[in-house]
Parts: sequence; C-alpha cells; structure tokens
Amino acid sequence: MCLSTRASRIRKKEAQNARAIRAEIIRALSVGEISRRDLFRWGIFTTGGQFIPDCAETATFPWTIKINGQPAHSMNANRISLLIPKAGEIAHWTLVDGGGWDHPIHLPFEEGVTLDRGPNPIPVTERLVRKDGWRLRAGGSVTFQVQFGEYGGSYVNHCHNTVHEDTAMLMRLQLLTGLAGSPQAAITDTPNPSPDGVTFATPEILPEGDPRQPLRV
Ligand SMILES: [Cu+2]
Repeated sequence: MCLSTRASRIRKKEAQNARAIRAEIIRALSVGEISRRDLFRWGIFTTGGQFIPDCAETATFPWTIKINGQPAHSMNANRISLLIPKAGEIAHWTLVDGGGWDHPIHLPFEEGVTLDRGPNPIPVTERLVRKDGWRLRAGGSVTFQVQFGEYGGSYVNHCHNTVHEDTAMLMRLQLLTGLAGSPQAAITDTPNPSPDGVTFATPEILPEGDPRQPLRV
C-alpha cells in the first residue's frame, strides 16, 4: 500500500503512471517478450518477490524521512540519502518528529551524545553517555553529536517500528570514511541478488544529503 486516500491529484497521477508501467511489464512477461531473468538483471524484480516500481518517486504517506527540509521519498535501496564525506568530522544531527507517534531511532555502527531535547530536559539516562538509539517523542526533537570514524561503507538510519521502516522511515547513509584508496572510502554499489548471482547498480545520491553539493534552501 503506497498511497494515502488524501493524496493530491498529482500524487495519484504519479501512482497511476507507476501502475501503468507495472501492468506493461506484467503483460510483456506474460507473452514472453521479456523473461524473469531480464527483470532480475534490470533490478526491478527481487528474489524476495518485490516488484518495483510499485511506488512513485516521492511519498506523501506517513512514516517517511525528510532530509534538510526537502520532500520525502518512497523507499529506494539504490538511493543514498545522507553522505559523510570524510572521517573524523564532528557532526550535530537534529531529528524532528512530524507529530503523532513516538519513534525509536537507531543509528547502527556508531554512537552519539545527546545535546538537546528542545523544550524538554535531557533524561538522566541520556546525560553524557554514548548511545546509538534515541526515543523521538511525538512532536519532539533531539539533537546529538556524532563523529564517524574509520568504518566506511553503506549503513542505514531508521525507525525501529518495523511498519515504519518498511514504509520509508529508513535512509541509507554512505560513509566515505575508510582508508584512502580502499573500497570503504568510495561509494558502495548496490547489490541486486538473483538466482543467477549478484549484479551491482550505481546508487543515486540525494543532493540535499550531500554536503559536497551547494546547500539548497
Ligand atoms: Cu517510527
């Protein structure tokens, strides 16, 4: 289910286009114009049975992530939503809840220190301790400091409510923080597993999540 019943006319048209593409692929598959192997190779049919695209590019349903105030997107594992260009820089992240739900936010493989909880006090259990998960309360915010070290590669930052992360409340991070010249200092290609082996795709990078790009306002 990708589309809210309150979606705009433009959003419904985008979804209709996605459905039309999907229907055309199913038709071509059914008459033998293309094979399942083609779909695996093109990365639009996964071994888990997911058939993409079944969502439009942008998302209006709840439980998504917006980066630096830009529009939310549908889930796409071949998209880097935030890029850390080099190791050792101290970053301050602020997570802001859109209202309505609590979200347990997890940052795997790195830890941060809580700096601010907006109008609310920092709980005793969060003072001057290293954490990799934060309870983001309904309508609340949390700012924490994090420093990415030498563990370069592709990671995620996500809500631990599975119905949220499965929708699109999960973003892919790219840490270019490995040793210079190593694969962990380069963009990680996206693996597409299939019964015939694994192929790799070059991911797109959201400009608003790439500090190497000029800041958009
Ligand atoms: Cu959540």
